[in-house]
Amino acid sequence: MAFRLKYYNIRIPLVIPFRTSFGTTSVRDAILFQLSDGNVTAYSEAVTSSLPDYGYEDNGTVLHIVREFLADKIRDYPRPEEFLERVASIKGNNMAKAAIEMLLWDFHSKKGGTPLYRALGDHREDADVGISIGMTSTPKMLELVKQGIDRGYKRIKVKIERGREEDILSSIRKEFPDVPLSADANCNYTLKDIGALKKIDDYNLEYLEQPLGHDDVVDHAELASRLSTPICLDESITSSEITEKAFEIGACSIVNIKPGRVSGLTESLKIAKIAHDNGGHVWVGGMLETGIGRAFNVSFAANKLVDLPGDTSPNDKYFVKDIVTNPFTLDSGKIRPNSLPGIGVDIDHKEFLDRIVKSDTLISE
Ligand code: OSB
Ligand code: MG
Repeated sequence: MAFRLKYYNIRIPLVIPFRTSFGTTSVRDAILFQLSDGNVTAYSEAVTSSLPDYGYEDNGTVLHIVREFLADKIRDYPRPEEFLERVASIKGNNMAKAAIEMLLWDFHSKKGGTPLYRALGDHREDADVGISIGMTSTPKMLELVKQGIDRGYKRIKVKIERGREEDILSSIRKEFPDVPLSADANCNYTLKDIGALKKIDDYNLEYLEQPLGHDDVVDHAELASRLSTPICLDESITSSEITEKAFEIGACSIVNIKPGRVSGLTESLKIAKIAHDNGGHVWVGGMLETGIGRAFNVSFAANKLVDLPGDTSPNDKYFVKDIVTNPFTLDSGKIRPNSLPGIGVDIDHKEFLDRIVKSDTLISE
């Protein structure tokens, strides 16, 4: 068999609903891609969901862009960088591009018999892990914080929103005055909320993540100059170009890199280097990915350019049963990338099949 590109839409319920300032997710609704040349089978996962509420892309736009514009560009299995050059005229849609770029990373590292984390350059053998805790009642969040600390996570991140930041953060600080803590607002504030934002300085956070607009850096620079808490950008960091500008104007000193948000691993490495060269810090985020997307994040998190704990929890934080037979484990706050070639994920085919709601062959030769 020659070239075959397929997609699968799968749904897996989360262990607990995950609430951010923009909404609640109870089920991971994922688009997975599979590329095969008859010998090697590669996988990837788009970080989108069924709603364009984190960024402007969703599962529908990813499928549209891949089907109409990207699929045809990989018939000869280009290297990830070559693929990005071929699709450079397509503006934005970085989550769609990332899904295919990462598919090619898995494909080529499997072909070469190399684990992905090694193929990405200077690496460690493991990565520090933090936990991202969604919003619920404050007592319940305190319980989840305690559990996170007991499990050995190296940093606790809590979701906040306008009007709840003080209650959530003061309750946590009362019980855990010294735990490395951060807060993620997912764009819920504007500069008009400067009063509430300034109070966040009282809680000794490692950083405040993405308080302002999803595509803003200018207001973040203004805010950064008025807070002592470091600003970390997530949503706003969509490319290396915008990262250069963000550091140039002082919009952030830390970046949360999600390879799936920034057109893939090639761009992730560039962004990490820019942050590093500007004296900033880097960690790897997550989007509630299944075991497939997770394996890419964990591989990148072991890179030496990444210097802070990431939102790269093991599979069982998210799902009772993931679609892989070799889930990650947390060991003293660390996670080890798979040592098999590529992302090193062993697919649980029965579980995978049971979760499919739709699938289609995009190209078959
Ligand atoms: O902002 O980092 C975010 C999940 C979905 C959408 C946005 C975000 C998140 C998380 C979860 O914080 C991180 C994880 O996968 O554990
Ligand atoms: Mg975030």
